[in-house]
Amino acid sequence: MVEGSDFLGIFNRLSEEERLVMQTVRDFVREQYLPVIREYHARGEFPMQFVPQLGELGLFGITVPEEYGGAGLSYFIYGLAMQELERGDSGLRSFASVQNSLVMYPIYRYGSEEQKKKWLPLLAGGEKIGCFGLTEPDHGSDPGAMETRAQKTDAGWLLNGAKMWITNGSIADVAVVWAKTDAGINGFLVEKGTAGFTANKIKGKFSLRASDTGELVFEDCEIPEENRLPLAKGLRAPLSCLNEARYGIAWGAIGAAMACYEEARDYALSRVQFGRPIAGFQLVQEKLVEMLTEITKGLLLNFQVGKLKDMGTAKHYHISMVKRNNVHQALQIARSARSILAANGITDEYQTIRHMLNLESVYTYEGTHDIHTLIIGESITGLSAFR
Ligand code: TGC
Ligand code: FAD
Repeated sequence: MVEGSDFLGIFNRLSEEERLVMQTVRDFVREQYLPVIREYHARGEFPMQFVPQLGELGLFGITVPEEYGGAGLSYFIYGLAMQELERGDSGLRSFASVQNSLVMYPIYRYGSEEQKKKWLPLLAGGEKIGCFGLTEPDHGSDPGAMETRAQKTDAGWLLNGAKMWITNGSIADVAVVWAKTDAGINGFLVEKGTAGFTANKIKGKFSLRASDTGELVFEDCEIPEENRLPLAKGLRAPLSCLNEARYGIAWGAIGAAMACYEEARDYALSRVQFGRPIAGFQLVQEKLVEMLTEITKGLLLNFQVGKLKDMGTAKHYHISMVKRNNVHQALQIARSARSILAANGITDEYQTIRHMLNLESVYTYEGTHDIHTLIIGESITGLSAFR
């Protein structure tokens, strides 16, 4: 019998360092995170006690150079780590995606030397938490239409507007906020406690319950010039951060899919109906085979795009293809796994329905499935279907 989710022995190609990181994160999730996730999911909270440990494990700033407190590792390793975190819960991977790709990356790529020295080591150690504010209540897929404005003043900038659906929004120490200025879109570091800045937790979510999602409001919020990201100019800057996060999501989704597949297979082998394990029925086998085939294809896509990322040749539309495919397939796999678990699959005694509900958000954020279709469509036809 083939155990686990690596049907073709793809992970046999990993280097010792890659294998070590993957196994370390897998062990952390299995031994420490999984025993408590059910409780935090029910409470609708992110388990904050793990933040320092995630920092110690080097899971923040994975690709950021060591001189700024990062781990200085490859994008390929970053992907493996996201895969194993999302095997636990999409909320855990989301936390790491935001800290790595949407907070540390923009500061590293677009920040001043002072901003990098001040923030990156603190964010890498988990002493400070960040969030990324691009989406607004009325502008999600079309961030270029944002209404948040930063007006130049003698002292710096006056920020007005609101950002919505912001991961880590109500727990962050610093928000990377994108706003329109007279010279186009700029990025600002807005620190917790700044007068005129409030962050409210969004309640009532059925998805990503163990992740903080907030609304950020800016009312005549004074931001010093030294908190503007000096190298970020135009919509291109926040979109470049999305490429980083979308890449990690493509890996993470396969981690969630593996968790669902493995749970469904184990269940099918032990659940007896009509006098035999349900795994022996052809229809159940077909579901398991479809799941494992899609996991295997998703892994191969991740391996290829991971290599392109490390070679510096990954294009944004390559990343759209892996995000779009892998999240879509992970959601189908979670639904199929839930159907094998049947009635037991609707309770939180099993993890599948938690992954299934989480993946609804993952399907929507970082560019919806439809938006990635259009990004890939544009890349192969040269024609934009957005407007
Ligand atoms: P468009 O005119 O196509 O592009 C504007 C400028 O940006 C350039 N560009 C990119 N640059 C880098 N990376 C990319 N992916 C880029 N896509 C486009 C483009 O070349 C142009 O440059 P320039 O120099 O000529 O000005 O822009 P548009 O207004 O037509 O919009 C199209 C687009 C692609 C922005 C839109 O379709 C899109 O991506 N919408 C999705 C929005 C989105 O993904 N939001 C995510 C918010 S963050 C989030 O969800 C975090 S969840 C975190 C978690 O918990 O894990
Ligand atoms: P809309 O843009 O209103 O889209 C509605 C529907 O219309 C979708 O089906 C979409 O595919 C479709 N549609 C839109 N335009 C087109 C088109 N041109 N052609 C065809 N179909 C189209 N944002 C942040 O900035 N930071 C965060 O940290 C963050 N975290 C999030 C966490 C969670 C849990 C969630 C749910 C969202 C988060 N987001 C975050 C916001 C997320 O990026 C947006 O929800 C997403 O970009 C979609 O925007 P929208 O929800 O406004 O949908």
